[in-house]
Amino acid sequence: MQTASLTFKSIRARPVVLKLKRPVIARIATITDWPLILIDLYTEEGVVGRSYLEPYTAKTMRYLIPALHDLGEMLKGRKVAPIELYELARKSLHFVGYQGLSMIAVSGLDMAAWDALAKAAGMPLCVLLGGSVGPVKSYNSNGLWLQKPEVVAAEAIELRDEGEFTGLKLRLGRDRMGDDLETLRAVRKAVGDDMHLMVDFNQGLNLGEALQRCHAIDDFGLAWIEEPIVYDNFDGYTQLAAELKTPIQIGENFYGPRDLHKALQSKACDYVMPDFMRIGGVTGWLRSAAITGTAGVPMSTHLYPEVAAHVMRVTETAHWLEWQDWADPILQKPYKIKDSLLHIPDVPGIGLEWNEDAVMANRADL
Ligand code: SMN
Ligand code: MG
Repeated sequence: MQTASLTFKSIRARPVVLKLKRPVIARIATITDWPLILIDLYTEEGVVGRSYLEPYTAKTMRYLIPALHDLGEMLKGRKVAPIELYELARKSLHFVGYQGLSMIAVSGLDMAAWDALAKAAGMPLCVLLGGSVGPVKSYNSNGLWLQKPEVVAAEAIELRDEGEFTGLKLRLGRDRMGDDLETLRAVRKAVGDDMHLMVDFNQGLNLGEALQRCHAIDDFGLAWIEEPIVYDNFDGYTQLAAELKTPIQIGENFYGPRDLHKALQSKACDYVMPDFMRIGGVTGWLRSAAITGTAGVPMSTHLYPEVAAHVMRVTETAHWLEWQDWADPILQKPYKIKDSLLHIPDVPGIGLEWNEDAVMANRADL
């Protein structure tokens, strides 16, 4: 197969909703059903690029799927050169706005285009990007939502044992600060001092509450404190990052590399963790990784563990991959975790093939 001859044909985007084994119970929302848009990028040569998007709410898929199909029509006949497709798609939506749903649609397209290119080249994506197939350090983010301390502590042991994990993420932001503290103590007691514990407030606090609550947990030896306040209050984050000993982690709500750059310029955080549907897929990630590498800022991933594993292999300041198995039911070959390491399959592309029976069984009616 000659990569030079890979020509964009069309996009198929299908909505699926999966029941979550452990529902999301966060300060700002409860989610019991997890929506996914499965993207197939067809080429004239027969290679199919695949990616998925996880837009949090099923109704959002009503807007994203037509946007993906529109992008597909526009790109028909183009060469599958992911960086060029990314630019074309972004520019076509410029007047609507670069961020929000525009960026999410472009990100989905971008990841599928990189997958197609790597498949056509006969290489795993990480190899096409100049790296090698190998393990990626991961923490388990499959649960530990806002439940009672004893429930969270028992679940922490369960989650550790899903893959001998050395890192776990807990959600905080209960009504009473004392209940968060009790939960942290219970989890620490259950999993021991060596476990890396990340905490995530999911933007649930105002700045005053965040100052109190983050100071109150500043001596717990946490790996990071994530999104205590609304994601774009960089002034607030600058104050928190300056005051706290524990590293401040943000980034799952950066829309494109420029948001990341602005956050670093504002000294709004110690760590960053871009999400693939908002940062601009693989292209947006690579551009962001160049910035964090230059700035020396540790970079972790948010959701999308499969594509995340590939790009972490070529990320200068790669820190932690967020492991979530929520897409596993619709994958033919879910990725394997062992000893807290995610293992990339040695197959061309990203390694996403749909389990069509599961897709049919969970097809969403929009
Ligand atoms: C998160 C992930 C998925 C759903 C809700 C919240 C969270 C994270 O912010 O960082 O994992
Ligand atoms: Mg988070």
